[in-house]
Amino acid sequence: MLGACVEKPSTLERVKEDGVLRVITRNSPATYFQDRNGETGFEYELVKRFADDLGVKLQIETADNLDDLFGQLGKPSGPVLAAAGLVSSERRAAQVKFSHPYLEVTPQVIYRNGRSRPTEAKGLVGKKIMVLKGSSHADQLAELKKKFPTLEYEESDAVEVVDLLRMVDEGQIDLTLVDSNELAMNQVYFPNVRVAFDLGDARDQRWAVAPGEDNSLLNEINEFIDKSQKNGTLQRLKDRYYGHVDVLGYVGAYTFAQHLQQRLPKYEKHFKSYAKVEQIDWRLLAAIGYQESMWQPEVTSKTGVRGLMMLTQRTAQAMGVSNRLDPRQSIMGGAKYFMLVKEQLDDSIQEPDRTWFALAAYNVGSGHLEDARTLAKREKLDPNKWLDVKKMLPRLSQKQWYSKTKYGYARGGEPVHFVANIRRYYDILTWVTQPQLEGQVAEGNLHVPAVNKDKPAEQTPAM
Ligand code: BLG
Repeated sequence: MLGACVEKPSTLERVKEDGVLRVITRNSPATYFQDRNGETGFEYELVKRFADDLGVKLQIETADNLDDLFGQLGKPSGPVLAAAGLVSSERRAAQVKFSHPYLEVTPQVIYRNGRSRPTEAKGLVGKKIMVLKGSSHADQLAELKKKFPTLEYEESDAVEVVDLLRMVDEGQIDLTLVDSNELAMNQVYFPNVRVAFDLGDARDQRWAVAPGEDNSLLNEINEFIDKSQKNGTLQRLKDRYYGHVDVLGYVGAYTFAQHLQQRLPKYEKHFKSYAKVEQIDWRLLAAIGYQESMWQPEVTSKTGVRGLMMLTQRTAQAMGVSNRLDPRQSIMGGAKYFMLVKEQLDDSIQEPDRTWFALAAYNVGSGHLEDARTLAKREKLDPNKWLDVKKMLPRLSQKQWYSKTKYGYARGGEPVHFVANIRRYYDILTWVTQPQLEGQVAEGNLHVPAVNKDKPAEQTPAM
């Protein structure tokens, strides 16, 4: 009996033998979705790094709702890991094993601006409330109902967090509960959504494995999470996905949401058509337009630069723009000028840095950008890396430095903010226009994101 002496492989060994890490998650902007570069999302990026560390391929599966997710994880032939923004709770601890934490979030009660704002748990009574079925927020409400028996709420398995936020935004429900990271990420889509109050303390998000897992995989996961904490990977992902509100502030975030609905649709067709002519991603062009004028065609800066894309008189002339205040012409000129400065860049500058350099040149001029690259070389920094050159740009406004450059004084701090803001807007616009939402993003009419239950995102079986 040969088989009897062969020990059953551990979960980790099995994953390595198969060469595939099967992960279950949810299809939502905070976890996993498709963007301009393909698959993305906070959970996706973290779990992809883990699969790379193990030297195996990543196979993502998505669950329709949380009950489904836990059900799939428990199946012997199912995925081995759930990475879906889960917080541990007693109820769940009986169903799965949780990893070390990777993100701290606070549950928040969300209401619509202009409606009455509850400030404590008692204030939830008598309101129309909806939360995700099987969520930790549903557990919280069940707990509260013991104290306030007249509290009513609906649990739905037909919606995602973005749907709940939209329902509050549009006034279909009074309140919902979401985690702070979800709001931070989605505030830019929902102009009317506000935090009423934090419901309880901060909690940790963790990955989960099946309860019968022999700890081989769980130990490996924990080591990976600890390492990602120490080497800054987690912080970088948090900044990228949940940092919009930190950068824009809450007011900036919902103002952007307002402008996305009210202003962008008027100019979207121009962004798209001139982006096509110049072969730029239209969302990058729209992001430049937002940074320049907040999509207002008639603005004039203190320095006399004008219009939606803020062209100087010289640039406008060179690009064949006769009226800078005409939004179509301004966008045409801006797109043309962006490509011109991009093509003038040194061939040794590679993407994605090449795009960030081109943006900086758009704002401060190619000559001054070249000066900053020269300063970088002198400091033994890499003149082809945006991270290095952006450190030099502010020096162009200090005499001790600009006096030794070819083009002299420039307001070098401005392009640094300019590029950072545009990258932020570009990311946000990318989320709003993900391919998976294409059917819902009607031409000339941008919608806030929703997860289409009937038509799930196409999955790549194994990468
Ligand atoms: C840019 C020009 C560049 C020019 C630089 O200024 O304008 N870009 C465009 O017209 C698109 O061509 O480079 S140069 O020709 O090589 O010198 C430098 O002069 C515009 C910038 C200036 C900036 N916005 C586009 O980003 C601006 O308006 N700054 C003032 C802000 S405030 O009023 O002081 O707040």
